[in-house]
Amino acid sequence: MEVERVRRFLLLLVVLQVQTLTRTATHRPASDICATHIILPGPKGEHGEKGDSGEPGKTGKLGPPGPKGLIGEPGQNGEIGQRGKIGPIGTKVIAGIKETEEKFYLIVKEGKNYNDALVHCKDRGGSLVMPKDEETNTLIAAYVNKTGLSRVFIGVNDLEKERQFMYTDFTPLQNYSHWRPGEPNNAFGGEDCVEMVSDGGWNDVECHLTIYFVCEFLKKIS
Ligand SMILES: [Ca+2]
Ligand SMILES: [Ca+2]
Repeated sequence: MEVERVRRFLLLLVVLQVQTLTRTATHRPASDICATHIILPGPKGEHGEKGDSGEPGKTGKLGPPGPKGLIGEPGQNGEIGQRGKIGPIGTKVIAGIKETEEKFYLIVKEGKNYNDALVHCKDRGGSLVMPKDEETNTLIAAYVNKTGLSRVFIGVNDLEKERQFMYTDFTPLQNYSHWRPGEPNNAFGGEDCVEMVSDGGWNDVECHLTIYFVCEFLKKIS
């Protein structure tokens, strides 16, 4: 019996000891815990959701000039400007005069279109030259050559009716003409005036061409 009491006593002691130890561990002060444990950082979190767009930033500095662009399309024609001042007297040359028994011929070395050439001769009391026979045509051609020219207006046109050429005095070409081979061809549908080239041949050309011309004047028969 004695042995049994001792054994129970010892068992009680062990139980008490264990309870004491457990209580000590559970009720240890916080400061004690902090002092004895190192707090390490946790693992990296997951990526968060994308945030909203921020406000627009400030305007940046002006950049360097870019490369040269392509050439643009031509603009529209502007309005006609004011008439310019009258220029100096040009090299207007009256290169001598050819004459026959009936007429004078004069090369005017002043480039004009057909109509202005007509007016010029008329203002001088004559008309654009009208070679109405071979003799006259040859004479005019020689005159043109001698003056060193390659082409001049003569007083022939088909302005009234296409392909019906006539002289500026409205007489039709009758027994004589001196067209170059292939002429008159009314090239590009717009050749209604006539030039004489240096070999004496005729060619229909555009009336707005600006070239020299030959006037003729009737001698006054006294
Ligand atoms: Ca014509
Ligand atoms: Ca022609």
